[in-house]
Amino acid sequence: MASNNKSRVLGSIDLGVALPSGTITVYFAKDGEAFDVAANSGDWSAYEKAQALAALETYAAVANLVISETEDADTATFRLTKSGSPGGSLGFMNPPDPAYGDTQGIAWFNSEAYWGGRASGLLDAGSYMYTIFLHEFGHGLGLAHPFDGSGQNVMPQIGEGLGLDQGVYTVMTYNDGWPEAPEGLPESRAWGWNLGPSAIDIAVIQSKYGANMETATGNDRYVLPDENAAGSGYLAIWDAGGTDEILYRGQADTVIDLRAATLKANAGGGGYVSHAEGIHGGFTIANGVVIEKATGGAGDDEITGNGARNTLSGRGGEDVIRGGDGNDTLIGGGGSDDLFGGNGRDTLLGGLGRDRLNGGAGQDVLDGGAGNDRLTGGGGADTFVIAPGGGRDRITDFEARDLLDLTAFDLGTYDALDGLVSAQGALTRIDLEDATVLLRFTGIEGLTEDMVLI
Ligand SMILES: [Ca+2]
Ligand SMILES: [Zn+2]
Repeated sequence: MASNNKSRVLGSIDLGVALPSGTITVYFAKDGEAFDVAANSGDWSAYEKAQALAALETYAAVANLVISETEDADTATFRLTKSGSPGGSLGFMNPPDPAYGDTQGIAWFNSEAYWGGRASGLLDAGSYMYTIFLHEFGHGLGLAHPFDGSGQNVMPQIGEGLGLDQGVYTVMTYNDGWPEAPEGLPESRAWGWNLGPSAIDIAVIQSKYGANMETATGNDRYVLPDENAAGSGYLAIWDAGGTDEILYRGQADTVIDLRAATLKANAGGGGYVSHAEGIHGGFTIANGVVIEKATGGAGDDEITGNGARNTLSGRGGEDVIRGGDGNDTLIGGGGSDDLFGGNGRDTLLGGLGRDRLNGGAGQDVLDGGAGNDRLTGGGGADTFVIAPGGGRDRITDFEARDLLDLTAFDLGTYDALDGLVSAQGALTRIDLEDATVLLRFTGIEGLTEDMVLI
């Protein structure tokens, strides 16, 4: 009923048709051979074939498809042709729709505009033309454009700008790549575009052919690209199991967000992009996938966890780490998270669940959020934030230079703490409305007024 739901997002790229079988054979037209289109010009080179098949295989990684090349044009599921065309079109592919009769599965690619041999890299994974392969094969598998009503509805346009109608969310868009990236679009056609179908594509393809639950079932590390170079581009992570990590090894500031695509008609519907500043490439996480760990690099990282038990490490830089449910309505999320600030001035936000926060060196702000949390400031003058509904938090190393921030309680004066403070074994206990703090002191005997923000 409401426009803000999954089906309107998925329906917008769904032609409502599918191949009768997930076993796909691919025929590459020979020089001069014509099907429903202009005669094929030149045989497909080994590089061209390999890259077209590699693009198609990215669909097999997410869904139950088996792909092989055939020399038999008559029985081939897909027949691929190419020729130069000075016009604007870069390709087309006929969908598995009976209305197309025996022309179903015929594709044509423009081998003039953005095409090149192996040395050019123009058909490499992450290139612009590779993204066109992904788009046309999407049609061949039953996907529609989100914007023209060829699907079951036009994609809901929510929020500012292009919304979900961008390549980083669906390769069926005409807004290829990630036009709204902080960096804008790459100058190159050889890298910085798509490495596979995006999160919305994956969901619809899986609804047609079933999810491939054999992919990446081990413990995998997804390393954020750190160069604007061959192989960089956007990948929606499809990972069927294991304990997995998004990791960055470079010097730039990053955004790492472990939330999966919601498929709803708002920000996050097509995923949350993890990437390093200045780099045209990164990751989103497909709906249904859980990535447990995030590790930032030397720069200032903004790390957001998901509803699972996360381990989030900022390492160097001034990091902001959110362990819990983020700012959206992922309901009941949270989980028990481990947040490590590392060096630098960090902000650690535990969110829901029973979290362990460790600020590491530097002047850090630690806020456990709801749940019974364990807060360790580490070196530097740290601020521990306690708020109503915060559960029972334990501070393991409160020093003279640290601050206990109780401003959320409206205590009025420091003296109001009298009667709320008691001893519990070796710990000092403060009972506030809806929250209890247990402090273990380091180098001091107790609190003084200058250590508490009222
Ligand atoms: Ca895995
Ligand atoms: Zn199209």
